[in-house]
Amino acid sequence: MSKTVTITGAAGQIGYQLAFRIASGQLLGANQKINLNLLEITPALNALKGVAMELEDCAFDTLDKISISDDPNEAFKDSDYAFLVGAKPRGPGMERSDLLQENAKIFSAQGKAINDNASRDIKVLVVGNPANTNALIAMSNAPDIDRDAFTAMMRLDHNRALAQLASKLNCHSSEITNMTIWGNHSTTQYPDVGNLKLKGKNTSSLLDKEWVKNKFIPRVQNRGAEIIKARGLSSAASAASAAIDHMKDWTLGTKIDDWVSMAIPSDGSYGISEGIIYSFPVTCQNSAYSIVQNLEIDAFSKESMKITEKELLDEKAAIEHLL
Ligand code: NAX
Repeated sequence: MSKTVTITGAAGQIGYQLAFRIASGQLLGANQKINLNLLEITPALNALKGVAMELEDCAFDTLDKISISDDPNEAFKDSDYAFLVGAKPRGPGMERSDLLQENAKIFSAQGKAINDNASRDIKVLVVGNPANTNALIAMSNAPDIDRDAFTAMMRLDHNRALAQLASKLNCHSSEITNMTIWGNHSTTQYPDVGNLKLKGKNTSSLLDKEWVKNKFIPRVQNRGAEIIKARGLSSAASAASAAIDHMKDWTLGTKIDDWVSMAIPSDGSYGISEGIIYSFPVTCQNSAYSIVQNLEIDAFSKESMKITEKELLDEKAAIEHLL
């Protein structure tokens, strides 16, 4: 039977990458047919029609039906996987609090539409920023769906960190494991190498503490801005790739002896407040994730994890009335 995948903001930069990769089988494999439900705002429907035409023209073996809509109730009908990419960008003169409010409206409406229309086993990945708090809003507006179904994307940050470490350690990124991004998808995120392994062996002695603190951490935190400066546009193909990594690992499982970073509803692990969507190290098995427990957390890590937690608590306070 076909699986239904919803992509919001499907005519945008990330949506344009994501739709083709998913339709070609890169999410669920060559033997799983996909129905694509693409959602846009009304003024972008014509552009979305063009995307649908191009998808048809690929004649992908794995693509069954495509539907386009500006109605979230239609787009989330029977959805098994939802990529919530569409969001309102920060306009000129807009404060962060305005951005939170504008997006809160979008994600509360989409949360309701998911609640009313989607498969009860849906998996939701929020990419649109502020991603963690948008995921919290969508989750709060979908009381009939399991809370664990709502996640936000940290995988781009995770992959960016692996790439920086591979370059520093002169190895391939796949040889590096046990890396964590904690917290918010923002510049307060905390890339943590405290448990890092290279080819299965502890690497703490190989990494200079000053380099980690003054070069590695800020570079990962600010990589988005670095890409914008170079490309004149924000990360799109790498973001789509990370979104597929996130959903694929969640569905098919993470690698043995490794973990990934996912922003998920906090259950109080590591002393992080419940009621926010915070990035933790997780392993996935049987289509479910669980937080890696009992990692050693030093004083610097503890402090860094609290800074990014505070930002999420402040974001939550700004939109509390919508929860
Ligand atoms: P674009 O502006 O290219 O595309 C966004 C699309 O969403 C537009 O086509 C717009 O019409 C549509 N849209 C807006 N409101 C909508 C609504 N209510 N329903 C459906 N569609 C709607 O942005 P793009 O570069 O694709 O980025 C999308 C989002 O991803 C942004 O919020 C961006 O900040 C965020 N990002 C998040 C990342 C992460 O790691 N979590 C990394 C990449 C990216 O910056």
